[in-house]
Amino acid sequence: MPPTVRPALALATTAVLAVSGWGAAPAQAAADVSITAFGAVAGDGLDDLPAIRAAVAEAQRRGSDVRVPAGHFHHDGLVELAGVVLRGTGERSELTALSTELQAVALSGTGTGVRDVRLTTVPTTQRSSTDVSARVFVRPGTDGYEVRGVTIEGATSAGVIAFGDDGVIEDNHVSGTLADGIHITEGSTGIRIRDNVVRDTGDDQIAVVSYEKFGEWARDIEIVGNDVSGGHARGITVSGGEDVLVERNRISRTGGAGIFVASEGSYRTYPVRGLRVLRNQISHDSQDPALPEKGGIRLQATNTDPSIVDAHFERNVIRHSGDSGVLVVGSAVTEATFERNQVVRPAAYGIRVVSTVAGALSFRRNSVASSGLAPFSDASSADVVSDMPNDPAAADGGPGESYVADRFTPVVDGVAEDAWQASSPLQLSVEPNGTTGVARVAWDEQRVHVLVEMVDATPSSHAANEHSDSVEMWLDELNTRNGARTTGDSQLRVGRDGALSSVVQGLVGSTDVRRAVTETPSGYTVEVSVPWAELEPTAGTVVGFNASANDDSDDDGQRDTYLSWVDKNLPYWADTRVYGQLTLTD
Ligand SMILES: [Ca+2]
Ligand SMILES: [Ca+2]
Ligand SMILES: [Ca+2]
Ligand SMILES: [Ca+2]
Repeated sequence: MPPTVRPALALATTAVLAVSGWGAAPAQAAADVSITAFGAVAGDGLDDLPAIRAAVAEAQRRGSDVRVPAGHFHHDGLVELAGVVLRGTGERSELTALSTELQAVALSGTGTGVRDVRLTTVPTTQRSSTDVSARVFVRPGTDGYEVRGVTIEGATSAGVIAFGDDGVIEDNHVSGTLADGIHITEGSTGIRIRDNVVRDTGDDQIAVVSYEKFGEWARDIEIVGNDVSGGHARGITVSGGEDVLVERNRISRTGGAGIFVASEGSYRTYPVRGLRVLRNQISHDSQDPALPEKGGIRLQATNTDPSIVDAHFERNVIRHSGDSGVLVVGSAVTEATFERNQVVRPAAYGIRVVSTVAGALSFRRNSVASSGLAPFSDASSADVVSDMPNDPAAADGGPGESYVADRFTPVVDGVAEDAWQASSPLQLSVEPNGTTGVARVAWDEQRVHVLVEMVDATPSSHAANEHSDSVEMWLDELNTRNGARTTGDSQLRVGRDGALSSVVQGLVGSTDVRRAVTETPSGYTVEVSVPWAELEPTAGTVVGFNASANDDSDDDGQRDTYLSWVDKNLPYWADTRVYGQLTLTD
């Protein structure tokens, strides 16, 4: 097929070179190499990967682009692009991945790109977490890349997962992925994510995540002018990163937070430093009652200390949040300013700072209209400056009450003997569907015992982990309040069917767990006992603890709500500092 539109494409390429920092381009590019010249056949449903690979090799030799003409092609395995641009004619140039595991168009090297193609996949519902099962995978070390004008429909993991530097991800349409829409990670530097449309993703819609395990932060990231809607989790996430701009994005109908800013204890991500969040439009965030990480704009300081510094939020508009418009949680230092933001009709607070928050926060000239609870609530002892009246009525647990775990050794039979009454009742939250529960803790020299009496009228036990009816115990034996879990910290989940699971790898298999579950007229009762791992307990010892529970109320194998003793907004799953305190008594 002749390269009839060469001049326009050459112009566009020049623009890309200017922003992505590529080196000198040839004044006149060699003619594109079409995949059909190497044997790719459109519309026959058969694998074209050998032809694509041959065309890529030829384009690499010539220094030209690879062309995908209009037509429906297939690839059974990874399409590896190193130093070449794969270019189609738009949505009519379709590439379908036949493998759900080796699904990616993978970019590496320098000056690599994928443009103006439609990437589809065979149907899959089983999410994978591998990079090669993303639909576009920018490999570590890639330098100067573009993903532009690409339509991505479905992916086993993310739509785009990108390592590497100096990238442009622009004008793409990403939908129906099982993991994030667009995910930037490792020490990615100089990435422009602009004017993308993201719909109905299985996880976050656009995320920048800097894991400590990679040893470096994402830096110099722009997320501007994107339109994201229908994400299962958060709209836009910045979990560890430096010099990040989030501006003029439209975010709507998210299961969790609209914009989520964190150093996450559960995933061990770096701090956020140098963040500007400006003029974004957020509506109908926090729609999924089963998801804990909510809020129109949520700040969650739960790993490094400080977690969030030099963060500025200005002129954002947050409408119809399913939770609070601005929600600040966690217990590591947060330093942030909020100016001229508008919150309209949040279900809970306009702006809420929970009791455990530390650091310095400034709120000026923000407005809140028609909040379900108070316009402004600060229950913390952080250095908070605000020009709105404070209504700290929110009961976050917090100091003031004392709770005891009494000494006795129960029979682990799922029946609450009278001796349990000497331990404080720890009231779990009461959910709108009526599900609730009460936990109690007891101890002896060898073991810690937990009783949870659940009110849950909808038995469901056929899914894994938190998606079945289940109770959870979170324990900080040494009460080190480290934030991220460390020595002496554990978590254990007991299903209504007695199944054991844990977010801490190895705990279930390596620990002598005794448990019994009985059905009751209104729900079920769990009695569980585990050996102390670190503590040599005596009367008067204080331990950190939380009890939580999960409810699948329509028996579809997906959690519908969750309950907790400490306030549900406190990120107990990521931060041991928000646990309650139990005194062991004799
Ligand atoms: Ca074919
Ligand atoms: Ca018992
Ligand atoms: Ca249930
Ligand atoms: Ca369900």
